Amino acid sequence: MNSPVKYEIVDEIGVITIDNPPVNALSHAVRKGMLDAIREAQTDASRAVLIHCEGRTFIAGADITEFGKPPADPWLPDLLNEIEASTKLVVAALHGTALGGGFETALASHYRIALDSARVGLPEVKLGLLPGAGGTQRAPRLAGIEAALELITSGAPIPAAQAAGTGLVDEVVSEDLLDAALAYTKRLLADGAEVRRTSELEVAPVDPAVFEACRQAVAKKARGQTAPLRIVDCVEASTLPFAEGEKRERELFMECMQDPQSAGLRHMFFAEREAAKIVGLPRDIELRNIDKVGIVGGGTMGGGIAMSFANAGIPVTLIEIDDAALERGLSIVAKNYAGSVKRGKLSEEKAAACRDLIAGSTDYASLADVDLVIEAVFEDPELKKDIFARLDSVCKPDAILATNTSYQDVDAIAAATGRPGDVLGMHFFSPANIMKLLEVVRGDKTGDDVLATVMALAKRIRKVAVVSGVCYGFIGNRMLQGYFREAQLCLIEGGTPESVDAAMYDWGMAMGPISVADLAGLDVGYKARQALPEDQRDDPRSYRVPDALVEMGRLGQKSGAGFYSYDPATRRKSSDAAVLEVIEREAQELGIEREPLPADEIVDRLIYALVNEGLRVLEEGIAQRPGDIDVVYIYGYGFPAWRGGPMHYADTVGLDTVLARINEFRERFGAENWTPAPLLEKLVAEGTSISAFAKTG
Ligand code: 3H9
Repeated sequence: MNSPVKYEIVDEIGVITIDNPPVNALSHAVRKGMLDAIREAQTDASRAVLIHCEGRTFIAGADITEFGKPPADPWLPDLLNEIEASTKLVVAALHGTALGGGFETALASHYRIALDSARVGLPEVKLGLLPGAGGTQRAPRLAGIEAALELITSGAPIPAAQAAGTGLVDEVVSEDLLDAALAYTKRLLADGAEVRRTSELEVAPVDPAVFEACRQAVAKKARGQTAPLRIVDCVEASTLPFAEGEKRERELFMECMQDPQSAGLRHMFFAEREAAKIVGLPRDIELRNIDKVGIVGGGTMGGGIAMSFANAGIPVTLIEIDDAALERGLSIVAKNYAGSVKRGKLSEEKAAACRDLIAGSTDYASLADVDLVIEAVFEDPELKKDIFARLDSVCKPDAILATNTSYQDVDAIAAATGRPGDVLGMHFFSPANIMKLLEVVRGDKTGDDVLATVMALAKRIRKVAVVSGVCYGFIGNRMLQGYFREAQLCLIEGGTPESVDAAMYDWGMAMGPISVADLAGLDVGYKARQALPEDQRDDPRSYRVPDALVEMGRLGQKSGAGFYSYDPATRRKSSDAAVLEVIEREAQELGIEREPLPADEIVDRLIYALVNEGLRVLEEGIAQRPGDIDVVYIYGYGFPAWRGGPMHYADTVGLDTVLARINEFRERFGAENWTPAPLLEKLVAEGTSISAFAKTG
């Protein structure tokens, strides 16, 4: 087999070239090839060594697909120590994204030159890991402890110029990296530059309080996660002799690798990339051009969607019903951009350029030349159908027509047009300019190229897209029904808004379900229930309390009170005895004897309701694969990424345990809410897992 690493002498420089697409990850073959090359360079006629990569990037890290498999020599830390020990100068030439083990390779080299467009970083924390090949020991020696802590605990890559400013990179060039790197290496030789081993540098001392402050900051920012705290331990150990610090780094790296948190985050890394792929469609399917977009409806949702496109440089025409509504919509967009400028997220110039890309109109004829229209009006099925019939008559042939609905039947909306093959759902999450998730709803007749075009477009506007089939609520909101039902039942059976929220927040959810209900507005569900006949309104125990609150004028955050009371100035929430009275009164009327519920019961009821419905969604083919459901929950519903999403979490617990608990709930609470999904029973009977089912189908 050809090695992905080539070695040749060019003008007295031993050039090691790595060519391992797509991202030059440090697979076993790469490590082996690099070791052979650096050993050869020690005794051949070369005067110095240059490491560089073919393709779009310098090494982007260890090969994550090898994690969890038996280790194969050479191990990366040993390889990098051998590179650093070279008696000839070693220079690394960086382009693209030099990340993780890739950047550690650069740190173990004696000098680093980078293209100005390159970004460097140690993103291991995002995989629940820490840099395990000397990164936690070498970065502080070059950049200082505080800069290293920031780089490694955040995992965020930094531009080459910034890296040069902190000493992590020595030289930045703007073109022809290989030529520039050869010239730089020759200059170092001519100047008599020394072999400069990072491990031999002193760490600049800092006040030990820096470590404690960082521990407190990461415990808050990365709530519940272990890797960021282990990173601080490692960086603190960089003040010891290198060998001791390195030993500590190895121990803690192995500890993180075995932690289920890392398994969850690594699962998410691949699930997110897999979600972009459409089962059964070739990757090279011809896509439609999307150069111009129309949006119908300039409310909060439409405005946020418009911003997502403008931020990616795509012009948008926003349609509203009259001048006043249009004015309102555009001014909200302008206010949002002004806020981003104020918070330092965007420069004034960039904000102005984005604003200029959003034009307004009250005339549907302005949509005649757009390539995609997204309808984002409120959830009225008849209104949506009317709009689609109008779009059908004004839009050019081949334009894609999308509805941003959360619940409505995309097939019925498509049927209002003469071109159902061009119609699909694009379900954005609020605020649409911030939230990463996009559910792309594939109707019965949606064309393959239409679906593929919108999935590719999602990446352009920096969304994480997941394909969903048509059903009430699609993947995310459909699963949420059971989760919210159980939250309300836990409340009336003996919980309080605080105890139910705390159980879920402490487990890792971004927000407790009762606070989420207040944020969304209690009147939304109330109105939906009022529209239904009484016998179709779900379990009355699950909505009597919120309905009573709405009837008291407590609509949630927007009215200053819901399950909690909110300070009008700060929006800070506080508990309210009046709510407890309502809960107790409704419980009494329903004949429920309230008893306090343990937190683990609250968690199991809410999370297993999600898991059970998720398995139905999977079995019905609404979701393409379990990882897609995990992506939906992590990017759209504040599920903790380090638990890997509800499907991965169920596998972690063990499906037999999940089924036993659901059966226990069926005994205690009845089959109506707690019938195990047939797929769950099947997988348990077969002794397999959800992830194994995903691989074999
Ligand atoms: C580490 O280094 C540990 C060490 O400290 C210690 C060891 C002892 N491995 O994202 P994309 C695949 S931990 C294997 O769509 P982009 C990816 O799955 C590692 N595969 O492209 C996808 O495959 P497919 C630290 C990898 O241009 C394809 O490449 N490093 C790896 O949007 C394209 O990926 C990281 O955490 C990998 N390391 O973004 C960096 N990376 O086409 C992780 C990517 O089959 N990677 N693939 O779906 C990234 O952040 C982005 O992939 C990158 C490119 C920015 C590089």
